[in-house]
Amino acid sequence: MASSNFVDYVKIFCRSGKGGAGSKHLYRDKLTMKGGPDGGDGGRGGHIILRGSKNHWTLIHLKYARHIHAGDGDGGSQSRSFGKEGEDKVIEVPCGTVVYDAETGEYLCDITEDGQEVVLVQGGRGGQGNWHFRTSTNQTPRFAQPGEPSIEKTVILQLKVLADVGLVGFPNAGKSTLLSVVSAAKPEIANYPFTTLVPNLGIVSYRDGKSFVMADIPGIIEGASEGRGLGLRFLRHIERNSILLFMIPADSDDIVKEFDILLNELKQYNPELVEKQRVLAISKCDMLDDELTEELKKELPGDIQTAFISSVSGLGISELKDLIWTEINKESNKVVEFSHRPMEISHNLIEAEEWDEDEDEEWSDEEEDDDLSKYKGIGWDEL
Ligand SMILES: Nc1nc2c(ncn2[C@@H]2O[C@H](COP(=O)(O)OP(=O)(O)OP(=O)(O)O)[C@@H](O)[C@H]2O)c(=O)[nH]1
Ligand SMILES: [Mg+2]
Repeated sequence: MASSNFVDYVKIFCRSGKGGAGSKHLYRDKLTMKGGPDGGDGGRGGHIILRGSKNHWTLIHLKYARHIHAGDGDGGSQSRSFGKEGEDKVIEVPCGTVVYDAETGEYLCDITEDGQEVVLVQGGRGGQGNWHFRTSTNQTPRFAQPGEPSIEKTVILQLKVLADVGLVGFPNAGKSTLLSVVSAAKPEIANYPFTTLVPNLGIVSYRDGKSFVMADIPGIIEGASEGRGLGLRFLRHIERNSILLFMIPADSDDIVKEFDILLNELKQYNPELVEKQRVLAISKCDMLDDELTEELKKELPGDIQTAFISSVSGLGISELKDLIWTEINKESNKVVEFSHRPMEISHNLIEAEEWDEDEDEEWSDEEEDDDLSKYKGIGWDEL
């Protein structure tokens, strides 16, 4: 089922590794009675690291990886030996993943490039061995520093696909059909509303081996911002597009009204979306003759570049591609900085509920020994 394979929301509990304790070892061998301190440092606990990967398109591989624990650092030992570092855990995520603190909704980081790494949760530092604490007045320190504790954090990973152009339109406007004609994507197409239930991405080849990415998202209807239809759940996938391609079919009763409704719903979701460059495509123009086309031109919303297209006959498709290519390459339309707003819980209500319902199913987390009292010695704050 396509809908269950498109996962753009996951909540993960992360725990970094504890730092290993410093050693309190005192050197001694058959010839040396009191060789002094030689306790080595503990190893650093493992980090939880996020890494961008172009091999992933969704977060589905993380759907059942709800608890991620990095390894603990080993304690230091004699002869000033360092403890082994805890194993880092690397979470691979698709480019366009944004991370929020699940408790506060605060924005934490985002991953936009393949190979980009961000330490999401730092592993605890290893404690220093007693060798560091030898002084002229205390040549035999029988203490060492404990390792830093692990850090626990629950995070929400959200995918906001990175596409150059996003399709916006009412259901049945012909969005998926356009994507299927200009790219190799095979979205479902049918003559009923809400055929598309999850976003589809397609790579559109342009001239001379150039290409751009187009995102087809489920249709939007009036009241989507109040949850009608599929609501605004998928609108985040056009937040990072350079331009938006509005699609309104030629047989629409009132093109200007339809356009205004769409624009208003975008505004309700995120006012920044309205600042994006827009292009309008009147779809299904194979149903019009020249006379009707001329008439239609009089009823268009003002101040927006408009293309008349038909995905069935191919009318206007290459002109539309030219138009899109010009717009996405304009310096002013490039998305340089993403705004890093805190997560709006209301936008993800359905996903959060679904997620929490699933969560009760599994997880008997293995009990871990978190008793820090055994690390007696110098605390980090005292240094
Ligand atoms: N005549 C004509 N019909 C078209 C054209 N493009 C799409 N259609 C038809 O319009 C209907 C809806 O097309 P879709 O591409 O599924 O529309 P959509 O905008 O993706 O719809 P949702 O996924 O429900 O939001 C289908 O029956 C298509 O065959 C066109 O250029 N000309
Ligand atoms: Mg569709």
